[in-house]
Amino acid sequence: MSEGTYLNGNGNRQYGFNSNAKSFKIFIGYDSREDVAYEVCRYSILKRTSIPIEIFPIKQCELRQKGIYWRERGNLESTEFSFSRFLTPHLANYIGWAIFVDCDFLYLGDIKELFDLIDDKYAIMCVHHDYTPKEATKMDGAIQTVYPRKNWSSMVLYNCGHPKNRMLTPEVVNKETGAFLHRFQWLEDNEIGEIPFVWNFLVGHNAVVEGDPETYPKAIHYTLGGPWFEKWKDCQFGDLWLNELEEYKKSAEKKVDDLK
Ligand SMILES: [Mn+2]
Repeated sequence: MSEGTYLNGNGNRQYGFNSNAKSFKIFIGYDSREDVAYEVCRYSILKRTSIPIEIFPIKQCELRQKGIYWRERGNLESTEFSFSRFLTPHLANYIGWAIFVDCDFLYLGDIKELFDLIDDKYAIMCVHHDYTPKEATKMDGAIQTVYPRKNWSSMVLYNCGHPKNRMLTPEVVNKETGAFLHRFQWLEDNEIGEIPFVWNFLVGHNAVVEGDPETYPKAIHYTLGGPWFEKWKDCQFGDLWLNELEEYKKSAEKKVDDLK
């Protein structure tokens, strides 16, 4: 993959990067209908990181070309990365820890703090969202499907070297059901570590508690639809995403100017 970006702690590009240095891999689910969401998510991570990281988009068309993704698209798949996300350990060569995250995230915190939560005893770690039973009454009649571990797979730290994750081969990812994959059925419950919810703060589900900084999002997840869709321009925290978009556009323009 060619799109990895190496950064040092000051956010500057690092050339002659020492391949022995520990660099964390972040895979962002890419959907061609939400390209700008991907760009802003990526920008928000790079801008705030204090550790070297590499970011890769998970692009279904590329994976198909490489022959590691071949399953037919089902009509229940809401994004192009519904299933391909589970190739994360394979894409990381089953080595070290890597993060998978949906493209509809905006990071407000330093990703280092997330990596600091890593505990090698787990096969994966993620936010354990609880949708029962309040969600059924919350949405005012709007159709809201509820299923076990809903949204857990949208941001996952994978212990790619964990023996249990060896079983996430392309063959398995291409054939297993959505329930098997999204509910992490290849793992025991005690192999799934927990991350504070602020790292996958679901707009429309999670809430900031006045005066409690522990509840303020470190990563906002616009799971119902983000401000890149006209309909969701005014959603909660939509202004933060729009500000980030402006900054991203300016930095992209600057890069073009620098090349002149
Ligand atoms: Mn999402």
